Amino acid sequence: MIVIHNPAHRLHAPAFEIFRGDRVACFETPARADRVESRLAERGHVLQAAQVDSRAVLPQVHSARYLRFLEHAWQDWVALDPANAASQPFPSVWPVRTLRSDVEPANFTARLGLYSMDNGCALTAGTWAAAKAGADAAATAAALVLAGQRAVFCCTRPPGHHAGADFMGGYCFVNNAAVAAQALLNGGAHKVALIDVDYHHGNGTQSIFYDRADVLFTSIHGDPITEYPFYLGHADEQGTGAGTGYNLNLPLAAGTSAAVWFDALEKACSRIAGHAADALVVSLGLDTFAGDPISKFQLQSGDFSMLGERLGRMGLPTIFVLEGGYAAAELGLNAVNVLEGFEQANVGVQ
Ligand code: Q9C
Ligand code: ZN
Repeated sequence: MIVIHNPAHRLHAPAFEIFRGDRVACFETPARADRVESRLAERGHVLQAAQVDSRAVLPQVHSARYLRFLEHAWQDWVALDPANAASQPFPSVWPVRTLRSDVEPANFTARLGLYSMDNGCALTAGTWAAAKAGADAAATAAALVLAGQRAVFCCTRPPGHHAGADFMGGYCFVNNAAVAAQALLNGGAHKVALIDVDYHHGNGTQSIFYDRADVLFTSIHGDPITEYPFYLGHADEQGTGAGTGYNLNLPLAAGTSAAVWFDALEKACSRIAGHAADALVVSLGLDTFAGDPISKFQLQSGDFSMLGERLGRMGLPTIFVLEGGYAAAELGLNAVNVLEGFEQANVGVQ
């Protein structure tokens, strides 16, 4: 499969994250993408650099003021005090209910809270460069699919599906899957289907397309009643306005078996089949793996081949975008299993 990688991902390498009040080693590390890339190369898949600038697409999925903040956040942080260059900024105040989010404060910490849903996004000097290059990779994948490629894997980090139109969260800054879907529409696709198979609900992607009928969002994830991101991802969220009926959430209890997970996949696939989409975007989180350190589903490595095979049988031009997955040693195998399962299903379709 054609792979668009993002060599700039290494520019985003936070020193730590906050977990239960303590500084702990990051789960979302450069080693993740490195492991996937080396496994892909071993298996003979060709890695290519991004060739499309996502500058025109980004403001279609993110607000102008959020993009402006993200691009300049590190220099603003260091401008407060040169010593800040050795620290990671984290939000400490948020505009929750009754507080105003329409007025952008001048204060840096106040702006960081305005544009954050949690303290899960350590900002570094290279965060914007890495995230922007990831969006370029997604836009490139879309261009290749529009030019007739059957499938492209966008191998990038940081991930994107928790990032909404105007906020970061859950290790995500720029919503790469939303960029891919929007770029497909810009290039002539009339309808796009999105399936998010990350363990965590893709709250950012859902919210970006919630009032639209041109992008169907479907997601299988840990039930937000107990699992991150907690405040979105319930089964009764079906879209709004013109988008009513174009959002399908399939929350499953923590601990869910592979068999039950694949039943949910069938439901998502049958909804997607009814959408008559021109293309499919897969938010490919691999944290449904039984060995994932922060997630609680029970998929084994062989199950990822079945996932790829089922998606291949949808018969749609497909963009895979890497999201979560933190069992670094197995990430390469599990990612390659999805992609090769997809390609095997595809033998005979063309
Ligand atoms: N410190 C994605 O999979 N909670 N994001 C972390 C451990 C947030 C996951 C708890 C999980 C975010 C893209
Ligand atoms: Zn996840």
